[in-house]
Amino acid sequence: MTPGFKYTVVKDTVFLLLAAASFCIPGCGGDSDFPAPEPYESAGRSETTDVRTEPPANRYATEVFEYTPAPGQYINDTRTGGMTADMTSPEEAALWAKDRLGRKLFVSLGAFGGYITVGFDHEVVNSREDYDFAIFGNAFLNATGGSSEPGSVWVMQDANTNGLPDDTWYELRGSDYYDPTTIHGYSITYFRPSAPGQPVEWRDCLGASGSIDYLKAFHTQDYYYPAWIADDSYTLTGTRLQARTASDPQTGFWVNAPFAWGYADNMGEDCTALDGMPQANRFRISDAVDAEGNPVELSAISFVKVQTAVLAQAGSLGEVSTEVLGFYDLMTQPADNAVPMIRE
Ligand SMILES: [Ca+2]
Ligand SMILES: [Ca+2]
Ligand SMILES: [Ca+2]
Repeated sequence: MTPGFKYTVVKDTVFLLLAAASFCIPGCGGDSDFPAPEPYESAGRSETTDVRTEPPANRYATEVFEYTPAPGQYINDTRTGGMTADMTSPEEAALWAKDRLGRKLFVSLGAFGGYITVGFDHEVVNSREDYDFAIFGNAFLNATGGSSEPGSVWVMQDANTNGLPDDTWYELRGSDYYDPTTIHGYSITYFRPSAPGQPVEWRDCLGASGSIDYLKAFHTQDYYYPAWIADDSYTLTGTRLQARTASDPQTGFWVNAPFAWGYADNMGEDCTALDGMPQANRFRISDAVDAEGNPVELSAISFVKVQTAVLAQAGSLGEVSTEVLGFYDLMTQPADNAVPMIRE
């Protein structure tokens, strides 16, 4: 897809793009963690939009169902990362993340694939033509560049109304969703270091390998591999964007350049200051797509997942890792004549 390409007939064009762009690279996408396509009828689509009659109790997401970061410099870090030594189970890790978000403190998702799953105590309504919810991050721009560490965003409707995120995830397509350099269903496996102070080795679904560096000048915990993960390796799968991480040849400063829109922790055009927080990205439920990249219409969602979308290291700054500091319902209501927004 060329940058200037405009798609007005979304669904047909998507199929053409998929055929032309080698959407899913062979060797990736076979992992069972990647959401399988759902039949159209069971995908929670609706032609009608629910209109809320009672205001929600809390604009903020109130629950953290899962916190599974990739390895990273803030993982297990009891100093700047704010973790505690008693995080020894996934449940304790989720409770820690819930407490952090409740205080608007950052939760780092680590390197590529690390994710957090949160829930609201009400449905976030799809306004169909406006931003519906926001995610606080710590991205910034400054004179030497800045830091955008994009996280892909996924939404889920509580289709079976049991209050749990056990339904179908739909990715919100961001600006680079259809870009040929984007790898959907990219999997990476991280391995627990054999000794303290060692980097975390990884292998990916393309046959590549590498490591998440250990930055002993800044973070001195034993490992950057999550302490509460019992297995000696674990695999994370998601949408990988081509990193925009570079060292400025003039200044030597590392820069993580922003993406246009549609990602958390990113200085995109959807970025704003909100509710006392300096940086938030806003999202439209109408950007939801299914596993093949086809638009999906969801009347409302209850759960959001954010996942680090790049695999990159910025020298002494360490791995590129998405941070989130809260999830916020914008409470935008659908207009009577709202039609699904189609971006160009
Ligand atoms: Ca459910
Ligand atoms: Ca980070
Ligand atoms: Ca960040």
